[in-house]
Amino acid sequence: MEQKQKLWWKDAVIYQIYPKSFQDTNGDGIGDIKGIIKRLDYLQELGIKGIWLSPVYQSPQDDNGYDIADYQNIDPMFGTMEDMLCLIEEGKKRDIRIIMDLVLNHSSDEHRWFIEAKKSKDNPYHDYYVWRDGEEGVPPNDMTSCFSGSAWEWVPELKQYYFHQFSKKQPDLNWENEKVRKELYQMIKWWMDKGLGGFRLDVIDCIAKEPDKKITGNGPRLHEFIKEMAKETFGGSDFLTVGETWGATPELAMQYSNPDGSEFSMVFQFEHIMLDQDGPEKWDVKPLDLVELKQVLSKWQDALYQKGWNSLFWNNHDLPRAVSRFGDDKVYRVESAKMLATVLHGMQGTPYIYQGEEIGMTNVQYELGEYRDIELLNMYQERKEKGYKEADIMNSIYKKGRDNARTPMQWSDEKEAGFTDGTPWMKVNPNYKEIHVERQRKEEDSIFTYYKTLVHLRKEMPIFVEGKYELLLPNHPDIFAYRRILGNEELLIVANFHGNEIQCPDIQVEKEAKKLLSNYKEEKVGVLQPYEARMYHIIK
Ligand code: TEU
Ligand code: CA
Repeated sequence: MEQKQKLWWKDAVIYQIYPKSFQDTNGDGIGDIKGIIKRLDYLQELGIKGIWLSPVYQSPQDDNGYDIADYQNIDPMFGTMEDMLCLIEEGKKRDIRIIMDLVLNHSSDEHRWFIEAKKSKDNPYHDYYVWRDGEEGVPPNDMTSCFSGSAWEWVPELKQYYFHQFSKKQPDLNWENEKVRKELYQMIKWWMDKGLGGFRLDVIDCIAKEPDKKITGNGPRLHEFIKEMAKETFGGSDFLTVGETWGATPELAMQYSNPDGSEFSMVFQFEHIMLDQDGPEKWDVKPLDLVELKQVLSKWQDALYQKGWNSLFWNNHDLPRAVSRFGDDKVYRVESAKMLATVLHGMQGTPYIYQGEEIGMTNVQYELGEYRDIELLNMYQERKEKGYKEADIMNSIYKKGRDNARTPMQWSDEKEAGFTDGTPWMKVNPNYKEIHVERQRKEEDSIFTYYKTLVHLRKEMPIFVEGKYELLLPNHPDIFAYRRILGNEELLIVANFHGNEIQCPDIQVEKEAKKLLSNYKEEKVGVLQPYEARMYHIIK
């Protein structure tokens, strides 16, 4: 049966912060927790109710903090535990909850557990990780890491390999070992007692791995582990839990987001994010087919209606900037950013805004030396060795590199976009002179003001949360149109997803329809202008 208490995250919008690139306050060029506290009033103005923080735990930063060396300590580069507790308290004063990023599939190789585990095969921590006997140069199988190269790392002293789905400095934790699970649940409860509002769970569908059978995602014991974790910690509460599940299907998501609270609140599924990928590697792209995108997003809306809950997002710290990928970051940047926001925020689920998305920040094209991300740098080496042309590799980086999302937040047109007084850890996008928060907070027709309206509407109008979704014009190659229905109320969303002016077939907008918002001041009858989006409210 459904959980009883009102779930705050059902009419909330969540904002994702990549702390390293958000706001620096001590001049070391790296964003910090004090910087987030300094910007809470801005986030309160935007109207968001939760902040998902990418990891700020102690870490050697091999994968920018997704390699955790101590789950219960804050890395000095971000500040102190007192800063973290202050952020939680200051957030509460503004009705904003803090959601931390839990990386439970792997730890850093500098975590004390792994340091112990490597000492000997009979060390009590040895089977906290996944080891296989072997001989040098002959890994147990040909599984590869997501960050290029083999997923097996040789330890000569032990004559063993350890398994790592990501970098070799991110050894996979062995969830088959009950002691590992118990330690992780203790840590989760420890953080819950600190007053957090939720967790994002990193690659959580990879924890039930069976490497001998080459199984990583959706392993046989996955839901058993998740149910046990929920029961021991956050289950049945109004704690927001969102799992990152690249391999989710609607059927699996019904389990993950079962309203009975037995697993998570929701998951990030990535089916819509894979549609412009050409083949098995993210670096090879093809044009996005709008009809396919509409089919996929509608399938998820229909499947989880009154059975589960969707997360809604276009981008995050791993993905290129939405306006560059799905819109037009040159001529129609403002219109297309607003169109994408309208199409996403009209749907049922919890929307996520990634830092900078609300002001239409764009991708970058840097010299190789300006990039920082291990995934991208390893791919560059691997493809160079395979003989790929330099220009083709760089084009893949420009289109899909994770660093597109990690350039510093653009606060103003001052030095380094107001992100730091020092030298930023990563180069600021040169377009910060035009694209920044300070300017857009004042402009009536800015992308920021548009997002503020969308966030506000979701809180004020129950139809955004409860209305049934219905796709319109399913086969139209340019128009994304749908409605939401709740009793005698209707929301109608009509969007031209492309940059050419098109005839708009008659979607009988009743006379008394009230236009809630649009990205053009003037309408042309029977026509949708480039990237034009409109949202109507109709009372029948
Ligand atoms: O990402 C999981 C993941 O698979 C992504 O790295 C994805 O493969 C790729 O980035 C697509 O562009 C999570 C975190 O979000 C990511 O930042 C971490 O690097 C990764 O797990 C390992 O913790
Ligand atoms: Ca700093």
